[in-house]
Amino acid sequence: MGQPTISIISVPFGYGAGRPGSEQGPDSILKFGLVKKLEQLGYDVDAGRRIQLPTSLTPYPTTRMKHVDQVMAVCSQLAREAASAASAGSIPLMLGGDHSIAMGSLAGLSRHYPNMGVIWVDAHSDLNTEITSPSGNMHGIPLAAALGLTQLKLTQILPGAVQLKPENCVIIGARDLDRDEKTLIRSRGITCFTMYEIDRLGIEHVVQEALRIAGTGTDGLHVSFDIDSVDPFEAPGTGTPVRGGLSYREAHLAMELMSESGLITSVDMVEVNPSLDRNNQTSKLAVELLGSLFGSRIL
Ligand code: Z70
Ligand code: MN
Ligand code: MN
Ligand code: MN
Repeated sequence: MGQPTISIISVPFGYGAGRPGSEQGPDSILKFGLVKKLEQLGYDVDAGRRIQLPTSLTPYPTTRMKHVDQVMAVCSQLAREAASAASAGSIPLMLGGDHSIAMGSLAGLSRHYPNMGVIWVDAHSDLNTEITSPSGNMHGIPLAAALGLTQLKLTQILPGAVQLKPENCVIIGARDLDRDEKTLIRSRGITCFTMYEIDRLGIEHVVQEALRIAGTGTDGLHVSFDIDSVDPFEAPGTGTPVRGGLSYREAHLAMELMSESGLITSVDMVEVNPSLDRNNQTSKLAVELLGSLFGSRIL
């Protein structure tokens, strides 16, 4: 059996973040050779899917959150594309865009994989709600939304979407958590490997545990990779850089281990912001890391 097809879905949308620029992420990642890299690894690549912000928007109930209508419109479209790509048997690869788009990914994918696991690689936990969000930025809530903890429900994005179970969800790389997010992680029993655990246990142990927890008893395994998980020294081109992140080598090893597991069925690569980048270092890193996740090896 040959390699599966990878369906790249570009989501040039950045209104969920606190500052502009992440909408340029998909084009920049593609410009630095993602398709060629994946083809060299033996995949058939379909890179033609692109989500656009529709001109007419359905108004959603107004909350303190910013650009809810736009986020919901983009996520609804993305959910349909992700669901159709997964149903066709390919691996959906979503290029953000800010992390609010993960609500679209998860709404769509959960229809195909109703008992999905998720590995959330991020400096943040994205577990705020409309009530607890300190910023009003929608990219701070997608994991809470996927778990059914927000007023906004995945089924409003796509009918038939299924909530994620907290026991099938693992966060890796956290180092900037809001108070109510910490409370939620404890009360809901969400596994969260912060930088403290990564330093103490090592990234290999942490990723193997994550694969066991999110990959056991689940029917699909989604990796939602926020590039701000990586240390700003390596990934400066992102809206909310936080010191003390994954090293270049830890990030690659994490991807290689997830690749070797053979369990990964879909991926988000989000929060690459070319307007804040240095010599396109962050876009190039995103391409490299996706290479490792899809089977590129040193030897
Ligand atoms: C903060 C909030 C966040 C990404 C920043 C930050 C959230 N917890 N997410 N950058 N990717 O505003 O909710
Ligand atoms: Mn995030
Ligand atoms: Mn983040
Ligand atoms: Mn499990």
